[in-house]
Amino acid sequence: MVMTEASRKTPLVQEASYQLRHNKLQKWVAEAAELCQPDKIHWCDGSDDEYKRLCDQMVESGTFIRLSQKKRPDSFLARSAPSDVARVEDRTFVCTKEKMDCGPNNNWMEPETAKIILKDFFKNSMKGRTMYVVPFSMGPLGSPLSVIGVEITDSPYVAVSMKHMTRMGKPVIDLLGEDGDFVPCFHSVGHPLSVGEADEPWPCDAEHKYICHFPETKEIWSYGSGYGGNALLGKKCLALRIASTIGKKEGWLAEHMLILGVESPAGEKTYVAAAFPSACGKTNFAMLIPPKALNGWKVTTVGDDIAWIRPGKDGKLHAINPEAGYFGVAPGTSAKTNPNALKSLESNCIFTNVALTPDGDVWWEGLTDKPPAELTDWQGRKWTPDCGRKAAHPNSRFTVSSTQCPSLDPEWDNPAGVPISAFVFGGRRATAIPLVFEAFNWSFGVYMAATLGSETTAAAAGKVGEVRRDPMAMLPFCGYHMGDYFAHWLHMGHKVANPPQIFCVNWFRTDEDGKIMWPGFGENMRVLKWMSDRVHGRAGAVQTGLGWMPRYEDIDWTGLDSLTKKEFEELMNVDTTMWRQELDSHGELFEKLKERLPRELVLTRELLNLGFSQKFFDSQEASKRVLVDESAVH
Ligand code: TSX
Ligand code: MN
Repeated sequence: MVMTEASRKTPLVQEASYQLRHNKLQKWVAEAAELCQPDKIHWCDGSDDEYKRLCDQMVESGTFIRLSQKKRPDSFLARSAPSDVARVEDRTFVCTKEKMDCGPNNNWMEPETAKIILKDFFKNSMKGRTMYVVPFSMGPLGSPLSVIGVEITDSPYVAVSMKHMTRMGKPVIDLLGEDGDFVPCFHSVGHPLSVGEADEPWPCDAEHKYICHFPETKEIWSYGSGYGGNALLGKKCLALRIASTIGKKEGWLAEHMLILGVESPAGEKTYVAAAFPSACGKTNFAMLIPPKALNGWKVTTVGDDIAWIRPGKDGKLHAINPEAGYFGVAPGTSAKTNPNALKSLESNCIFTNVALTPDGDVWWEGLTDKPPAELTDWQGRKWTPDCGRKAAHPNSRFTVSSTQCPSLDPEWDNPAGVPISAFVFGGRRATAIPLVFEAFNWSFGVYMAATLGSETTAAAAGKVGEVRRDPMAMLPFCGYHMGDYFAHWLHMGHKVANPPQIFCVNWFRTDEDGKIMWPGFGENMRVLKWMSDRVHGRAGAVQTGLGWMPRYEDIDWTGLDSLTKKEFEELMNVDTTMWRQELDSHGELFEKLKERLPRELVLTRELLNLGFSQKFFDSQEASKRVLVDESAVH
């Protein structure tokens, strides 16, 4: 039987440790409660005490497994429903009045239609559950660059995750005052009638999932999933899809970028923002530890996933990390690949869909060379190394506050952001793309970013090794037409006096035997050092068909003897035949966006085409041209 609003026998209990003064917010919560019929409403204050209570409740209900207090203090393991393990791109919608405005890069629904459909799913969806009201700030509290959101959710897992990932609770309510602006984020894991008992450890709606964005009214409605980006609505939904549309209108950028600081031995600080498609090691790069031989060089972490970037009075672009935590992929994270991440995870951490060890600790593929003899896998089944299954889900995650990261940059919380000197774009490419090059200018850089591609790995669906275009690594996250987005990027660089220099990298180039040639990880510091020296006019480069490239002697090789000059040149080689194919493939991407594609990009492609077909740019010839006076280097 479907119960109606009138059938509620007792008045709805509201728990709040603070005064409710914001009429519009209260009205919205009341309407949501009327529709969803929760047993009670809990207004989150974000306190440590509240966090503890909610975690205890989830241990009680079976949603959380408490990990060993000795091995992994104050940490928990959650196991999701096997059908609810990742973002659902085919169920993600941008609801604009005009279909054209969301672009071919988004699924579209008409806003009113979407709301009618979703209201039906939300109706009575919280029966037997608590409705949590989660006020949060994306960006430092009170920063003029920040955006406040309020998430209504029936998932306590979401409520506690938001404490790690955002500035959450009473301070946000105080900031909102009586009439402050907020983005309403409406979330339910799904109707208890569809998911069975109301006290499932991980309720969700296996058949109906909708992640809907309303950029024109700045709202998010998400139904049916409790996992990651589908449910923690501050992250991909607000900080990327909604924020990108706000940024387009207001003159700033919301990007899928890490932000790191490069510190020279002299203490000079250079901030870099970098975009990589998934499975390229973004979090590892954000937390990189340089090789010992590069004495005195240091990398600090501002953020690992999202950057909000806008012009400052100094003519530079400034970036903030709107998040306050890391929601990182666990598999592949180890003391070798990312010691800073491992240290961040020692305590106070939520793990989702990783394996459990017999002594109450966690494990995932890649954590250790040798797996433990016996585990409980991510679905709670007995696991042994020879059982033929993965112990952790490939998209299993850790959720942790960024303050636990040893490499955290002292400016990470600065409301004014950090000045960005370089943008880096990289993909996983076995061929064609050199280890590193610097774009000639802003337009060429935007072209390279817009045509960014990455090869699919076993973790993703589809054919392994196929190049997928993922412009600025934003394909799943740009909330409007990708052609308009390119135009916005071009505009942003042209309007500031001192735009960042744009670099492209590829850590994944292979030799003829298919072996990855570049050692990667900490050794990427050598590339970062060259970039930072370029930014400060200290490093040499030669002009090639693609842009400025380091010669062997332009890179600091101190302490690395495994890579010969010949191998370096192989890593840097620009193959004309391959680049003609590459440009054809760029043409296919441009064809899909043609109704809104800026002419500047079409012309840039023409220029590159001419260069490669007429061999204007021959890297041998070009190697005679050096941008920086030799005497100025070192
Ligand atoms: O994160 C990676 N980075 C960036 C690090 C700062 N990964 C992991 C990608 C999967 C998420 C890399 N993998 C990188 C890299 O630079 N490079 C590679 C390829 C590679 C893999 C293994 C080795 C070397 C390179 N070496 C050994 O296994 C010994
Ligand atoms: Mn991401």
